[in-house]
Amino acid sequence: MASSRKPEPTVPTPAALDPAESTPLTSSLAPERGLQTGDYLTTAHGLRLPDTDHSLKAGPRGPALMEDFHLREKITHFDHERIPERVVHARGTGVHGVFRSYGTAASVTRARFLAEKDKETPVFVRFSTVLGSRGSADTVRDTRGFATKFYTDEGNFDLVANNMPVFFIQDGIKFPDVIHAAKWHPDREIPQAQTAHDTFWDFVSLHTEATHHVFWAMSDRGIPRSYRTMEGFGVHTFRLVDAEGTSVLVKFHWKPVAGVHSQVWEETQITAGVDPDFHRRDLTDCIDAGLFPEWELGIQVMPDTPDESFEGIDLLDPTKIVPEELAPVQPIGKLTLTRNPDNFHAEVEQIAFHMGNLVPGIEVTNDPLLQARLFSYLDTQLSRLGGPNFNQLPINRSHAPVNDNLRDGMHQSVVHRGIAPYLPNSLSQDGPVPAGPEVGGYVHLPKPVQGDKVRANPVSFADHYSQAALFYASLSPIEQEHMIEAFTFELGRCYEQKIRQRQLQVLANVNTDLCERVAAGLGLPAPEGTPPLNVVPSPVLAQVTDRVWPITGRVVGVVAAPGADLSGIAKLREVLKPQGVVLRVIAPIGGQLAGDGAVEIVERTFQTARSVEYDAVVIADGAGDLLDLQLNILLQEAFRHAKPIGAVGDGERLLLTAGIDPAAPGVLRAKSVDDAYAGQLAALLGKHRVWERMPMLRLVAS
Ligand code: HDD
Repeated sequence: MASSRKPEPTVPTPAALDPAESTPLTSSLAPERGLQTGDYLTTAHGLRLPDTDHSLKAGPRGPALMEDFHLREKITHFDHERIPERVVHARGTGVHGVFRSYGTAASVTRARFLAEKDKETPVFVRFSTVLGSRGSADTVRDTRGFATKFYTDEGNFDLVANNMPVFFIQDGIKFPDVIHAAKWHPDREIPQAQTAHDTFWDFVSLHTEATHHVFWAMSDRGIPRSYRTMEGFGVHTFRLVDAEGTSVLVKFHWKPVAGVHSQVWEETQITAGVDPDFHRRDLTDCIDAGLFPEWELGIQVMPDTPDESFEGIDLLDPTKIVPEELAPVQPIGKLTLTRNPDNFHAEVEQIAFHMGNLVPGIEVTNDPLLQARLFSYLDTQLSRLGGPNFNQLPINRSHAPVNDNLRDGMHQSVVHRGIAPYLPNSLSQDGPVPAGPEVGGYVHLPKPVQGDKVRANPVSFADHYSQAALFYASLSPIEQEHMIEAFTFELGRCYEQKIRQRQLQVLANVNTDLCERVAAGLGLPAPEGTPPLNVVPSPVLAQVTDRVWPITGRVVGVVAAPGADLSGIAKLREVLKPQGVVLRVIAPIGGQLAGDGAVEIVERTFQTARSVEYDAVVIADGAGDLLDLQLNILLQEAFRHAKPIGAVGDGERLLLTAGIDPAAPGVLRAKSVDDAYAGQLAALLGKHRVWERMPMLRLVAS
């Protein structure tokens, strides 16, 4: 009965676009809605219930009666509502969307959802952090998961990716070890969702193959502004095969249309307290408002040579990237996220990804990390989802016809017919028959396999530093500063001096200047190292560049007060709203501001607003004489976090009250708001932050 109700937003929906326009493009769960029918409250087996608030008792003051079937059913079901959280990537959120192929991959794969031009495939995407528990904060420093289930008409294909292109370990047999080290300490279960502790740094300083991933984690990529502003990487090399059986080796990339942007470190920490659901809220608010996030899917294509290497890079080593300058990322389709889940448990918690969910034309390689993943994802669902029939859960169901000979088991919901669930048989009339390649059967490319049984890595896996050095050298100076601060902070939170020293030795083998500066921050001598020579940067890895990005989904806080110039706010909205920007008015008290026939709804007061909600803050004309400590903190934080600041008319006085230099970079002053002013603000937002301000802030701090 309630299934047709609109979801109730927990915060005011951004008013940028009419939510009614956000038409869902896909609906994979529609049939299941029918399971809740009828107008009356019932038990799970359909008995109508007159009362669910009073247990059956021996008199109003008497004990509950054993026979109260409704009490027992209700409490028993509640007692079992939770399922085990994921052993990693427990904290996350997911949304529906659609993938539209450009058809450009037709020359390298026969996977129909990639090869056919303009083909639309429904998807479900789950974003996550790796280390924290299910209720942990979104904005911690961590790798982010970016897992996509494509419901193709040849079966489900899962691209279980991260927002970093490399991994900590080269062989999946070490996965339990790296996770034991990175998660909380087992004696007290602290710290939650952090890498700034002894066991993490103990592990990575002893397993130097982790160095490249550690560098990504300590970079701004470890603290994204939004799920919408993250890249995604399939990490491993995959093999694509065309209709003739010709293969190439590829790496998958998701490129966000909104660009790659991050928070700054202090901001992440404040956000974790103020709004632990920050990324989840940002994503769902944007989708509710019709501001659909988009990514392009791209592939780097390398020849499938016998040594599975390209330009000296071993393609089976998941700690290595192929610089885009050597193999450009070729766009093959676009992902658009269009619909929030109706039910978090049924969809986000119960979705089960698996690296072995492949379709004809996409194959795995011998990357030893990938090989272990092929086992783990299937296996983990058995305890997490309680048995082998999790593929029957609505969110996991294939959109292609399913006709298997798998039978029975816990939570079986199919009433299979026939007496011969095996092949071949001579008894069934309508059972499945094997499918050859001519009807879409998955036939593995017949690659020769040989080798001695050994527990060993190829020699080429031994280089642990050159690509970390490449990554560091590719970053902009501001990103390098952030990384030095991150290393200094994280190692500064370790107790064991020997761990700090050992990690400094690792840094010395990557970059001397970086090592010396981190060592100085820790008050330790910088060890001698052998950093790689002649490092060739890959400029595309830097996220702070001259490029101006779309500003869809950005939020501008406007400080106002009774008597403020509401026409200026209206003008700002007139220019920014069509670009997908949301304005939120902040005023001393709630309600609304009115004047000259205009009305502005106050969405936040000085008590409820925090700077981290906004990508920029503008002080309206008429708000210049406000005196409020919380407001001063909001402005100071926005300034410290390099956000564009606007001061209109007397708004400049408020900047001075808050101790902010009105002449600092990225502070836009004007007598009134006009198109040009709003345009300048949009341009600053498009560059994400006013990084020119950061060196000045550092001088003040020292
Ligand atoms: Fe994993 C979950 C990504 C290595 C074992 N992994 C999981 C998720 C993502 C990744 C995004 C969350 C899926 C979801 O939203 O449900 N994992 C990666 C990437 C890796 C990687 C990009 C390296 C390139 N993982 C990895 C290894 C192993 C696992 C080497 C084990 C040998 N991963 C798991 C798991 C999880 C998982 C235990 C936990 C929940 C789940 O699978 O369904 O099987």
